[in-house]
Amino acid sequence: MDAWPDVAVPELPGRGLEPMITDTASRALAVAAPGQVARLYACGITPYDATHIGHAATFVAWDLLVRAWRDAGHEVRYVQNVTDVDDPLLERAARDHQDWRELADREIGLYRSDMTALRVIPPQHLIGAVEALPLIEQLNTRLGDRGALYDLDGDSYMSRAADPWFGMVSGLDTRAMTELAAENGGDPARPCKKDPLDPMVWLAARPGEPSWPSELGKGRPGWHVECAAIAGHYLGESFDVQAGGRDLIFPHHEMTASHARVAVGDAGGEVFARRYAHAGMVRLDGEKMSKSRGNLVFVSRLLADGLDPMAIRLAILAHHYRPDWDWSDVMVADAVDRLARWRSACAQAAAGGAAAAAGPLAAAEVTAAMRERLADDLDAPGALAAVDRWAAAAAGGQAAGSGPAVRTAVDALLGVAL
Ligand code: 5CA
Ligand code: ZN
Repeated sequence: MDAWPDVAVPELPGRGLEPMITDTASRALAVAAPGQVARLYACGITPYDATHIGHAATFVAWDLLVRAWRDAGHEVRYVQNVTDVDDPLLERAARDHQDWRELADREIGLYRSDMTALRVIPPQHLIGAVEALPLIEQLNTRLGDRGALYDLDGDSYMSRAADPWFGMVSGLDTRAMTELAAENGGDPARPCKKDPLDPMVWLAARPGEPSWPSELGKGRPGWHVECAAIAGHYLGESFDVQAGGRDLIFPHHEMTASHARVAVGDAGGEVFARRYAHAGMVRLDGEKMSKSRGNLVFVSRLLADGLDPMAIRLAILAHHYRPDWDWSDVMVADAVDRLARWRSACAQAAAGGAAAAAGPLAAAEVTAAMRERLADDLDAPGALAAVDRWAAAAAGGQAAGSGPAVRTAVDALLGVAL
């Protein structure tokens, strides 16, 4: 499916540092992409409630990574999926007496316009589960050929015992995995499974639900095979980073990697993502923002209320991507205030003066400080602090001439248009 329009990213003088990110699997800070081509798979939306600020924060985090990679001289290949057929989407469509395709199309449309407003760089491939059905079928065939699938009343499961590396992403024990599976779309309590954690790869057709023919019978895909198939097809057997909110660590990212390994017959745990990046959850009043809780703040609502999209972006960037954080009115007011300060600093430092060329307030120094912070696990708050220091000096008339170059650096590295 179409992504959204590309975002122009200015080239900065010099080169950014090699971005490091915290890898969930090894629990260590690691170079995000060791080769020249940086390959990213970000798990995308399930389109039944338009972009809320939690989604936006997660996709802005990966946007920072894409920008840091480009600035460091990498060519970036970026793929994202859209889970356009799955239980929550079908349940919402049924509840609202709506066609599930119309619901998905409408929400995908909103997502595109929200990402555009927030100046998020689009992936080269935005792939829906429905359009990926042939890829999913191929993956399921490979899993079957490895003897890893079994049937339970028409539904097909992969046996996790087929994967000696199962657990390497989350590092959790069986009990914790079982609890998380029950919370996040799994069915560990279903009787007669060979193992409670076995993931479903194909659901037999249910009355009133969409279904497609396949070697495993008429039905629809499980969730994890969707991402395993799309990532494998567009990025290859192994790639640099799989990214998502931390709610995807288990079961989703554990299972996608496991499917990929079993399909390839990987004996060394080398297949699929080399790194796993996870963003914290955005909360409202201390509770995770989620469709099921209904405590959502929509990007489209904020925009319709007249909030500057760059203030939304700054509100997100004021938080490091990894810990959970709370959306609040005070924080929005702070972001609006910061945006105004930065814009007026740019105007004040528009022309003239020696500070443009040298010294701690020169554009080159501010850019270097931002680069250094962003390369260190996407430390956006640290990058914002560097610009804040410059803006305070510029307001005092001490950074004359540096405005245009700082504006360009903020655009390229933070995606904020001043
Ligand atoms: N379609 C699947 C991934 S394949 C999915 O999780 N869809 S989603 O719409 O529920 O979430 C899209 C992305 O936003 C995922 O990376 C998810 O982890 C992230 N996300 C969801 N809720 C929040 C939240 N409250 N805060 C931060 N990120 C969130
Ligand atoms: Zn996914």
